[in-house]
Amino acid sequence: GSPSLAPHQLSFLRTAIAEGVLRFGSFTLKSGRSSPYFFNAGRFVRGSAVAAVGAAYARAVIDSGLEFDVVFGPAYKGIPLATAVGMSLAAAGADTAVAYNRKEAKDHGEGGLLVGADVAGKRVLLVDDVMSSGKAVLEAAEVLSAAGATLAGVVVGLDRQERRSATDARPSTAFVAEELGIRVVSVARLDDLITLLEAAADPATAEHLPAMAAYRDEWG
Ligand code: OMP
Repeated sequence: GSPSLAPHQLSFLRTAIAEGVLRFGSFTLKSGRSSPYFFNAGRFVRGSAVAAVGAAYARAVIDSGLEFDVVFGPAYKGIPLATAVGMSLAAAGADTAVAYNRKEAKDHGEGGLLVGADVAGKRVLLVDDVMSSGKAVLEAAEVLSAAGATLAGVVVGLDRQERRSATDARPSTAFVAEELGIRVVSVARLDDLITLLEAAADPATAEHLPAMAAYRDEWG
């Protein structure tokens, strides 16, 4: 095993690799950055994988000590994640309500339409898949703030450990935490992924490690 990784981190990353959630090659990110790897949470499609991912997030959330009333997942990929996290939290004895939003509502200028638990006046934990520049999480936080929720914290599956922008060297997680006045926690970070890939000594993935290290140097 990899001694520096906790069991839930290993489970999360191994599931991502086994299910093809994590891919290597050349990808253009939302931020325009050109990345040698991509983490597509939409490929957590099997029930067993969704269950493992929910359990890994729930462990990270419980370990963080964050306190909240509602788990919120932004459309679309945050929706199954938040549901899985809610189920896993309940299984761990911390039954929590779940909410999510519709993307379409934005187009009609309704300020986002929320579904599920009422978030007004509630402490809400924002659950998302990946953080690169932090933009997606900041946008989801706006939806919650417009709905009268109090943001209690953010949890992402993979923290890519990238800087906010080409001209701002602050890590996105630190920037978002400062901007929103909350803590940003993750299930695993790019460093954890590289540790796992190095330990696995699989030639097929080892060939991508130099490009990943170079990318981390440029954007980390
Ligand atoms: P930022 O908004 O720059 O933090 O990018 C995070 C979002 O980009 C995620 O919510 C995804 O929609 C998408 N994304 C991935 O899904 N996986 C990745 O590995 C990288 C990105 C990305 O485009 O940066």
